[in-house]
Amino acid sequence: MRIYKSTFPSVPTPEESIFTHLFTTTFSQHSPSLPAYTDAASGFTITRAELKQLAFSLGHGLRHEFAKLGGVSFTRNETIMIFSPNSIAWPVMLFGSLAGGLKTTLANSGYTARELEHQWKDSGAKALFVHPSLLPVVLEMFKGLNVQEEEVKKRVIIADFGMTKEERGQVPAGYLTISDLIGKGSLNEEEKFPGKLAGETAYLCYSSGTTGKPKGVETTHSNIVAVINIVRPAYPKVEAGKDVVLGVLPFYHIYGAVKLLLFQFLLGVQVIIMPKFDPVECCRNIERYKITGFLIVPPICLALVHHPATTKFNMTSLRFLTSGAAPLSGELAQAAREKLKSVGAIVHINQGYGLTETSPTTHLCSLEESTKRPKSVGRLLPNLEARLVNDDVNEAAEGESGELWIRGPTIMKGYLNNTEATVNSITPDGWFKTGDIAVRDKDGYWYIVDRRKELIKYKGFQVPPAELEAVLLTHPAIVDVAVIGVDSEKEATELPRAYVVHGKGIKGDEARRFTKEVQKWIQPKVAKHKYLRGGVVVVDSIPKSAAGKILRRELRERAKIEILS
Ligand code: 4UV
Repeated sequence: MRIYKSTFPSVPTPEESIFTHLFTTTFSQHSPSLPAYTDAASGFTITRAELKQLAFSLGHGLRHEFAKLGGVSFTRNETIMIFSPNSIAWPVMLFGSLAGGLKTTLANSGYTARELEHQWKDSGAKALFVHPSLLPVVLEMFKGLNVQEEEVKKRVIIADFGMTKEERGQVPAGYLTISDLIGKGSLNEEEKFPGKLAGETAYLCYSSGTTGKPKGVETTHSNIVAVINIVRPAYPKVEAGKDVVLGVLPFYHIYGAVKLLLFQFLLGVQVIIMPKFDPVECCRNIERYKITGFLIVPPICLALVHHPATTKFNMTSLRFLTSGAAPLSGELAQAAREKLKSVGAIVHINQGYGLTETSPTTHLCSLEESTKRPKSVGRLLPNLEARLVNDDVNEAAEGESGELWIRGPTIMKGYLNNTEATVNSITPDGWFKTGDIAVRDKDGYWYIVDRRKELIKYKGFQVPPAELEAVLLTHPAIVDVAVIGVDSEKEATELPRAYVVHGKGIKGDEARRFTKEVQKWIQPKVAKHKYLRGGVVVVDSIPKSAAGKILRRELRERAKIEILS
């Protein structure tokens, strides 16, 4: 067995809850009066000390006030959902839930009621925080589940924290809010730092893994305490109180949830929160808040190269961009460096790699190395081991590619209530199979070169083909289907494309009309990132193996030719 050990020295990763780690063990490393999070639009800011107090207060509210006010009762280790775009309420909801000893399940804020229902039921959440703009989706979900209005009101907490007076005026009446739960007391000393939480689940993000529908990934407190410590040696040097990071990546995805909400708090770095990516607003905020670091996905890099906003605002404070969640091409990184240099900003652009199941970061390239090796995701982080394996058995030779397997303290506990998927992805001796094909060069730098698993990534968001295929099969005219990702250099992302078999074997103009119809038909049924932007192609049959498995590689090869012709 060829095991690659990390070339970084090991780092200590205490076995304690995230809350204990950030708010006791390491809290005094930075001044309590430093700003921790700021709402970009309003400038509303919470300091480290305020957040600590708010978290205890909301933790108390969830455990002791919610039921008194008519909500459901929560005991330790039960699950609460957060369904909201990025907002200043996020750190309060997240740390408040963790302080109260609850598990949090983070739902994609673009979900339709049908998609939300899957996560609600599967995660076993008892109640949810919801941004007022998303309340209609929640109500539609409960309606579909036949939950009566009275019961719904017991389970909904409106995320009103940090809202302006005007926004507060628009909060629908009759629902409990975060404001109702805070300011009524704090957790008692015994409740404050429940020592035993370390090995228990803290986050339940959803990932389709190598195959199938989204599954609940059980990320423990120790997984997260480990990841925020092992990523530190490879992360750019930052100064608490000076460096400022733009928080535009969604907090419901593990990348934003860990690298923006938790890791920056450990570093004492202020995060400026934006609800979504918008090139003009991003550049305006870079100027306004003198942003030094920006965590991105490749399409944001592309926007910085091409959007006129880059040249309109003062970008000179920017020092580094860190990209992840999908491959960043060397050419794009170079183009972004040059564009930013032309407006007086000297930036390094590095790349990291990880998965929801690895909590997430396993590789990160240092700023110094990133210029020499723009395609590399860097070195394996401390305390981790890796293997490159082909066909689940054969070790790849030195310098050759293979499926990347990872072992270490950041590997998830497993998929929630899904032993089969857990056993298929983690070997008995602890190796997690990423489903990605990687290569390691002789100096210990890693490159992600292909993907073995079904997954499609649209702008860093997961699009599970099996889920789209299941939806498409409910179309009355579609008798068989396969969904794959096709590369779009123009948009620096993959686009989901469906190959469909029509029951009547239609051709020509009729088939062309049908493809348009299907693209539209699916839109109300799925979140926007799952739209069939890569097109729909009518085919006579779907290529399958003797065992009936879709031959996706064959379709991907076919797609390359279709793009060329
Ligand atoms: O489960 P997930 O949606 O998770 C992520 C996590 C991303 C990162 C990336 C860098 C970080 O520093 C960090 O903290 C979090 O996206 O999707 C996992 C799959 O995304 C692809 C790969 O196929 C994974 O299995 N992926 C992620 N990063 C890269 C990537 C990358 N740099 N290059 C190529 N593919």
